[in-house]
Amino acid sequence: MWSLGVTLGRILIEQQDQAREGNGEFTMLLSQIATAAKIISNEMRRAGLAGLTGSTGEVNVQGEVVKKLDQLTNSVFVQVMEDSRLVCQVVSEEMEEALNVGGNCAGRQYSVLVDPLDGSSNADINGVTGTIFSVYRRLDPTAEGTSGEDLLRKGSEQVAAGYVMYGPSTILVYTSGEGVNGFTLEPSVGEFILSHQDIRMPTRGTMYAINHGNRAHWFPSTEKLVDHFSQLDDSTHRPYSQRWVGSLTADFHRILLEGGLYLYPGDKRRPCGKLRLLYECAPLAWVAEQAGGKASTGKERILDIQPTELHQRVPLIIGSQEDVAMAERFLQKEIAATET
Ligand code: AFP
Repeated sequence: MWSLGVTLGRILIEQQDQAREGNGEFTMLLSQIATAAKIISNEMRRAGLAGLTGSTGEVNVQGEVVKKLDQLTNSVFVQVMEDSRLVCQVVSEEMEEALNVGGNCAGRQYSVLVDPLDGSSNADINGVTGTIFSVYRRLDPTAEGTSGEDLLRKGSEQVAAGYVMYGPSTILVYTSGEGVNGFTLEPSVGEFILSHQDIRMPTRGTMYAINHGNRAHWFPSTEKLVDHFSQLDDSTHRPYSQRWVGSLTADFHRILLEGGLYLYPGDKRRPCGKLRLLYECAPLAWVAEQAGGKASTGKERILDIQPTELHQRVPLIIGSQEDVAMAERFLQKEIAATET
């Protein structure tokens, strides 16, 4: 049983006390992100009856069909960040350019990057979706005006990162560099309650997540890797089971708790894969590492990548230490071949 007394708010204050951070702005920002999550969670629950499912008829900057809930969740998140008065710029999957929500920004300490509705194709079938977020401290919080340098930062510079999963219950998981904790929303009191304390990812799992529908586009090394998962070998608990929710948040959450790996590798059609570095891969990579796991493109650590554009895509292999290391051994052969 979880104790209703151990709320996200209390944990944030304890962490603030331990860090002896003076002004509490970081605590307030994470509380605001939790507020956005509560509003979005509520909208997701009533979406089917409120006519919020389906698409708007538009196509976003990623060339993907925009769902009504993509727009709604983006508006909610942006509005809550604006109201926080702590954030200078918001970058979102749903917006081509970074949005200035902080006026001249002097005194605003943070920039926030977000995928407001990850797995949005699941929204129409009452499936699991998520919100993935990443927070950076501005390079110079006293500076007026916005700067691209504040946004194109390595994942290793994040000060907070996490996700909210809208499933049978709503769960918020985050790290600020002191391990990973998970909180379940108790709807009757509207509070996130500590439900997963100091999460540690198993060093090896027995599950893998990949979209097999892309097989015709895979490089041979990806095929060999997936064949390897299906082979019989008691000593490494193979064959692995395959899972694919269609929402990175949900597939990652399973792996975080039970081990294994998630892959969206580069392939012949999309050498950089599908997923976005700044608001999908980097935040989850930090959560994975903080829980003892690993995240890589197959060639390099996700958190070491210097971004060159806001909506940059990178291949992602994320999960248990040993499983990701094993996948890297297969994929690196391919990467070496394509680079020559
Ligand atoms: P959507 O948000 O457009 O549904 O994309 C979801 C996602 O970015 C990630 O959450 C999934 O793991 C992956 O794409 C699903 O990709 P496929 O379309 O190849 O199944």
